Amino acid sequence: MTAPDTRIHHLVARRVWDSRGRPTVEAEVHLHSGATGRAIVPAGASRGTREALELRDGGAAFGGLDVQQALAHVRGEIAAAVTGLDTADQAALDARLVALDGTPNKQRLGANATLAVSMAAAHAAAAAHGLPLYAWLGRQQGIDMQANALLPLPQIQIFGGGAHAGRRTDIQDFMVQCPGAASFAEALEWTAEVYRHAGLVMQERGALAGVADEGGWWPAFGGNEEALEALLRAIERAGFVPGEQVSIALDIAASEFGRGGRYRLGLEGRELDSDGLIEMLLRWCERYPITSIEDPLAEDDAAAFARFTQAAGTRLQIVGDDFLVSDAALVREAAAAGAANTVLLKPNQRGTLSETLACWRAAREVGYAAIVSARSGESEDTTIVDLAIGWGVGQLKVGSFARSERMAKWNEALRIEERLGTSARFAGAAVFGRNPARARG
Ligand code: 2PG
Ligand code: MG
Repeated sequence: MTAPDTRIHHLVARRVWDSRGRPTVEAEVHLHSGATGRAIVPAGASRGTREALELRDGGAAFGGLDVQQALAHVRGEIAAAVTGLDTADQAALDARLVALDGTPNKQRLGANATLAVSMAAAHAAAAAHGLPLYAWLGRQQGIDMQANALLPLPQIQIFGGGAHAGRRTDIQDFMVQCPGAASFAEALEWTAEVYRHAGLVMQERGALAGVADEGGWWPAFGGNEEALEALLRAIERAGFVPGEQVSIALDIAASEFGRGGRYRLGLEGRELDSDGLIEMLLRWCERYPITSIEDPLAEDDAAAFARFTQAAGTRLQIVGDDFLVSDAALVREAAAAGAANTVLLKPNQRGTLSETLACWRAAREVGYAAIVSARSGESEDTTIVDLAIGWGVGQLKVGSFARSERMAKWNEALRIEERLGTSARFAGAAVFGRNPARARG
């Protein structure tokens, strides 16, 4: 069989709308073979300052968030530069996008413009080969999906707080993981029960105020720890053994309420220094079945990040999101300083798939685990599910267990698990066993 002609024939860019009703970029890549690929970029609300730049138009319309300049870049400069390039060579295509932009953070063309094209190109190449995207990505990694596929352990939000819920709690994501589940499908079944029971517990306490940006319950608690306590209660009432079957994962998103080593807990009307925050988190880890904490300290508080990792990194997954912004160099730096042991992978923090992949490679080199993650502003696009499975990352964070921009991704992973059948392994509890910091302890 002759290889399909996977060179780019032309691009299409259009403005579509994300899960917050805000403009975002969709790109289509059309190949000479006739195959096409399409992708929509997401948008964050709690962002690291070192993330690649998302180009927004400013001005009065849509709160300044329109993306006409990014769309124009796709239709103009980017189309001119990538037409004729072979999508089968994702690294070369992405290198072209990086060079064309010419800035360290995509501030000229916009990471929303470059990522839309990067992802759509991968979809088109996979389609031309008649493969699902995860299988195409796996093949490029040398992973045989028919023999060695890894289904991710999901991290699923139950309450949304912080920047996703009017700062109703200081802590941003109260999530669960189901390391005791035997399959991805079972992990979702268990999460569905916990999510439902959490809603009931909150209703009884008069603490339910709707849903937050990512579909988690909008919590009206009097303090941050009350939310943790309610989550533990929900896990128990759903009939699971806390810590063994279902554990708690937190995204503190500390950069949102702390800077210069001072942390202001607005909900509780008090301020902590770095060590005060570390102490509070360590106390929570003693009282609650917590297995993962993301951004426990602010992105500018690297020394305290390392102190926290020193204190808890052998028994806890410590994740850098705003702290590491999916950047390979920052992961290497953090590893040298002993800060964090896991990195969150968000393609739009970098602006191309290849740079995100480079971060995952750096993570493996230094012995860090990784979690592929959605943003708080999402769409029906399910590319990140393919990344998690195709790259064999082992964990996936998508938001809550409600709203279709989230469910589209969970459901897509279910379909892939079914299609792979017994050839796929569920990451499950092995995720934490594999954590090198933990293994050392
Ligand atoms: C995060 C994400 C998802 P945002 O902080 O991890 O919860 O939020 O996309 O707003 O950065
Ligand atoms: Mg985060």
